[in-house]
This record gives sequence, structure tokens and C-alpha cells, in this order.
Amino acid sequence: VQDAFTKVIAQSDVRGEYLSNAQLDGLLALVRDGNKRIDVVNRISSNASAIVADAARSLFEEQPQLIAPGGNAYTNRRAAACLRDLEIILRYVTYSIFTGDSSILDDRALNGLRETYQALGVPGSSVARGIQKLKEASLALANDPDGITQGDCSNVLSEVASYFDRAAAAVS
Ligand code: PEB
Repeated sequence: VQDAFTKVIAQSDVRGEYLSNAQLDGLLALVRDGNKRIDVVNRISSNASAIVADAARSLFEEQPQLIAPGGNAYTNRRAAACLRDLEIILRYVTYSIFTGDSSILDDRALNGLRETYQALGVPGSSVARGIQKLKEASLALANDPDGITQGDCSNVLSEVASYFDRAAAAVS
């Protein structure tokens, strides 16, 4: 597991070099935007169950065959596993947003996930669609101007989007 700081340090250390000005500028920007990052994590975390339940509901509306007899999410046990999977992915995405690095998401959630789904017969493209719904809801929450200092959040938001895209690409 790495964060944005240890990643830069590891890169310099293999070359036996001090941090470059460009590296320091990058980390400085990260610190300056730190409150935005933490606010996004807070908004997603404190609304996680609603984000997940809405995403699953909307996925099952769009793809009713998933919860029909023979579907991969048919029976309460499998529907529960589906909600749980979306919740796990959302949780690891919040860790990556917080650390500014995708490694925790990659190493602990996405590594081997496609193969697991193939072995279980879980349709990866449907999971990817569910992740896209998590992304839309999370970005809408992060973008909500209500009750927060206004500023330019475009960098943080595109980074947030990239973690969801990464998760969706890993299973589809
Ligand atoms: C990944 N998902 C399932 C399993 C595992 C994961 C390891 C098998 C074991 C179990 O059932 O608990 N676990 C999950 C994950 C991590 C982890 C992401 C990361 C750290 O440890 N079925 C659908 C939908 C989709 C779905 C498209 C969006 O039709 C999910 C939800 N995952 C789903 C289902 C099962 C499952 C298991 C239904 C149960 C499959 C089965 O038992 O037949």
C-alpha cells in the first residue's frame, strides 16, 4: 500500500536522488487541496449505504434478468453479495481518494477480481455498470455546493472519477 507521498519517495529512492522541484510542486498541490479531498471522502463515506442501495436498485431496474430466476443476483443471498461487493468497492475507492493513490484499491480489491467473477459466473459488465452508478452518485454528492466553501474542485473530481473508472475497467 502506498500513498501519494510514499510513491514519490519510492521513485526517488530507487534513483538515489533528492525529491525534484516538480515532485515537490506536485505534493504541495496535493496538500493545498487536502481539505477538498477529505470533504469528498467524508461525503461519500457518510452516505455510503444510500449510494450502494440506490446503485443496486437502479442496476436491477435496468437489468432485471439479474434478479430473475437463474440470474446471478437471484435469491436474497446473492443479492446481498451483490450489495456487499458494491460496498467493498466504494470503500476502497474512498481509501484511494484519501491517500491520493490507487495502490490500495488495486492490491486489496481489484487484483484477481475479474478471475473471481469469471469463476463464480458473476457478469463483470453488470458489476461495471453498478460501479458507474456508484461513480455518478459520488460525483453528484462531491459536487453539491450546498453548505461548503466554494472553490475549483476539478482536479480532485477527475481523480475521484478515475478510481471508479479503474475499478469498472478491472471487472469488465
Ligand atoms: C468479491 N464476490 C463474490 C465472492 C467474492 C466476491 C470473493 C465469492 C464469495 C462470497 O460470495 O462471499 N469479495 C468481493 C470483493 C472483494 C472481496 C469485491 C474485495 C476485497 O473480498 N452479482 C450480480 C451483480 C453483482 C453480483 C451484477 C453488482 O448479478 C455480485 C453485484 N458477487 C456477486 C454475487 C455473488 C458474489 C460473490 C451475486 C455470489 C455468487 C454466488 O455465490 O453464486
